[in-house]
Amino acid sequence: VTLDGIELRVLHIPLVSPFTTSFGTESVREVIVVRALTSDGDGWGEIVTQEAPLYSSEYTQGAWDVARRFLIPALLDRHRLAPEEVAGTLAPIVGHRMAKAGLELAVLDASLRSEGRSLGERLGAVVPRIPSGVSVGIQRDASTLVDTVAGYLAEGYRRIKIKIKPGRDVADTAAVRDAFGDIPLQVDANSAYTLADIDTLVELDRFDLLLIEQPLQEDDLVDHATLAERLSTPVCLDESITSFKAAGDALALGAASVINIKAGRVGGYLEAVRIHDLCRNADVPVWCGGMLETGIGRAANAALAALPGFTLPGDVSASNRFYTQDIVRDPITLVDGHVDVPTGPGLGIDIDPVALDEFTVVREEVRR
Ligand code: OSB
Ligand code: MG
Repeated sequence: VTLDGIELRVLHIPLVSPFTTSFGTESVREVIVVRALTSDGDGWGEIVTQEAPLYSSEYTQGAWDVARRFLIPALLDRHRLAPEEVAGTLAPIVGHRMAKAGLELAVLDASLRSEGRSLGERLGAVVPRIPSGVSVGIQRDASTLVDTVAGYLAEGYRRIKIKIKPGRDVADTAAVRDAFGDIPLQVDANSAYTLADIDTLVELDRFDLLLIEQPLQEDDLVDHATLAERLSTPVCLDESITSFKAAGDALALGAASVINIKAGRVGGYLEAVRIHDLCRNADVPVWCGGMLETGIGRAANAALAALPGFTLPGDVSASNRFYTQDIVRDPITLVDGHVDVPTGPGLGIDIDPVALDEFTVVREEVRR
């Protein structure tokens, strides 16, 4: 595409209910929406950073600054640019993968729209719809958790993931297992433990979980390998998998037997596909993680999760899991526990300009 400019917006979108993890509670989703302005039309992307650097080192104001001062100027310098050239163009700038991913997605959307091709087709989707899992935050107590999970099961979600942290792990997991029996269930610690907690983590083995997600810190690959030796529950990495290289290293070390793929965390949907291919060749199951995406990123995640190596249900839930009002015209819904892979050109979404403006708190346009 011929890139004439990029518009960035910070949005504040209220959540239907507060979302609590081991690292904090959010009641408003702060997110950056990217619009690529090209001679062939607009393309949309989303930078999935959160307000504070608690999940990863990236955060909204940091992403905004690096995008505005370094990433966007580098892209605009190229002027004519294919989506496949975005990552290489931005490679000299270290890190900031979520910011890079959001920009790449906007260019990819513009380019695919101009070709009349869908993102699913471009990435290699093989199914028209995908089973939907839901990520359930830490609740006030175990009985509230059971009620919350009951609601999601009644809606049809095919897999439950509960957030855990020290002091809210074994009893919460036991409560959900006892209440619902043999449902597909997994837990996510968001790095809240160390190897000193190994006895608690071993206790989780009795619940026959699909996996335990990111028990230890981001750079604890060797400790994760040590832990994996001691657990019968498969260890899945999220935070640690920051790139194709990190994924290969984690597998080589035995630090993970399952990988959560999030395009933002690894620098883009194209890098995400490379990790998928690596894992598929190694017979390692992957699933699509989420970052409370708006309709933009949610559509892209549905396309990614339709690749053949995504053999576990992902955190690709319906828009109404998090939002009463999305910024796209027909947000993703749950039908029979599945979500449809969009088929329209690009992301296959139609931005709702009124909702977009309603949630926008800052807007800036950078032109060449
Ligand atoms: O660890 O998977 C995570 C949300 C924000 C940051 C990290 C995580 C999450 C989730 C929610 O679990 C996933 C979703 O978007 O549904
Ligand atoms: Mg996670």
